[in-house]
Amino acid sequence: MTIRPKISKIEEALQQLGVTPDILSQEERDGLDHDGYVVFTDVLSPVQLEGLREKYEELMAREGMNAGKELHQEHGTRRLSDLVNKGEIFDAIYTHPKVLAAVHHVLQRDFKLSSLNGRDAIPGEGLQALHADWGTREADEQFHVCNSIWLIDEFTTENGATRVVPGTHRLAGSPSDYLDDPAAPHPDEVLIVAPAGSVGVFNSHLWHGGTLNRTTHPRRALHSYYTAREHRQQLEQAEYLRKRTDDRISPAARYLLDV
Ligand SMILES: O=C(O)CCC(=O)C(=O)O
Repeated sequence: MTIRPKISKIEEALQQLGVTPDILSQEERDGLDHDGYVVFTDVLSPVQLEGLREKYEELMAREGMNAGKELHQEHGTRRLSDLVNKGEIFDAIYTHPKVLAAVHHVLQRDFKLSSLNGRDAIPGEGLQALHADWGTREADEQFHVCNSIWLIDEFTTENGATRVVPGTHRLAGSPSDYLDDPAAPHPDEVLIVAPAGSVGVFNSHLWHGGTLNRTTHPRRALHSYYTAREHRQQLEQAEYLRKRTDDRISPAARYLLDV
C-alpha cells in the first residue's frame, strides 16, 4: 500500500502549488477589495487553449443531452460539470497559483474547490439576471464564496461576456432587494472584455451574470468555483472522484478537492 503524504491546512497546499507572498500585486489586491474582481491576462498558453477547446467540444459531443447534468443545465447554454474528473488538462485550472492566491485573499481563511464547470452562451442566448452565488449576507459578514472565469474564447462586447457591478460584493442582501428587474442593464455594470486565455477572479457576492451572445459563435468559459471550507461543495468531490484522478493528482490538489 502506498502511503501518501497528507496536507492539513490551506497555507501548506498553497505553498506547494507555488503561491508566494508577492504573487498578487497591490493593484490586484485593491481591485478585489474595492471592485470585487480582477482580470489576469495571458494565463493560458496557446497550446493550453487549443487543448481546452478540443476537450470542451469532445466532452460536449460525448455527453450530448446529459452535458452539465451532474450539477446544472441552463436554457440557452451548453454546460459541462465535474471537469476535475474529465481530463488531466483541467488539473492546471483549479490549482493555478495566482487564482488561488486571489481566492485566498477574498475568503481570508481555509477553502476548497466547490465545482469545476464549463458554460457557453449559444448564439442569441445567454442573458442572466444579475445575481450573487450566495443567499443573503449581512454587510459586515465575511465572504463565503469566490469564482474564477476562464476565457476559452475571447470575451467581447457582443458575444455574451460576463457583466459585473463593481463594489456590490459589499452590499447586504441580494440584487432583488435593490433592483426592480435584475435582468435589465445596470447603469454601473462593467463587461469583462478580455482576450482568450485570460481569467477573471470575482468575489461571488459581487452581482454578476452572463449577457446575451449577439454573435454567431459560442462563447466558451470554465468556472472554477471555491467555497470557504466549512461549507458544502456544489459537487461533492469525494463522491465523484475517479480512481485515475486520485492516482494522478498531488496531495495539494487532493486537499483543494477535500478528498
Ligand atoms: O458564464 C458567465 O458569464 C457567468 C455565469 C454565471 O454567473 C452563472 O452561471 O451563475
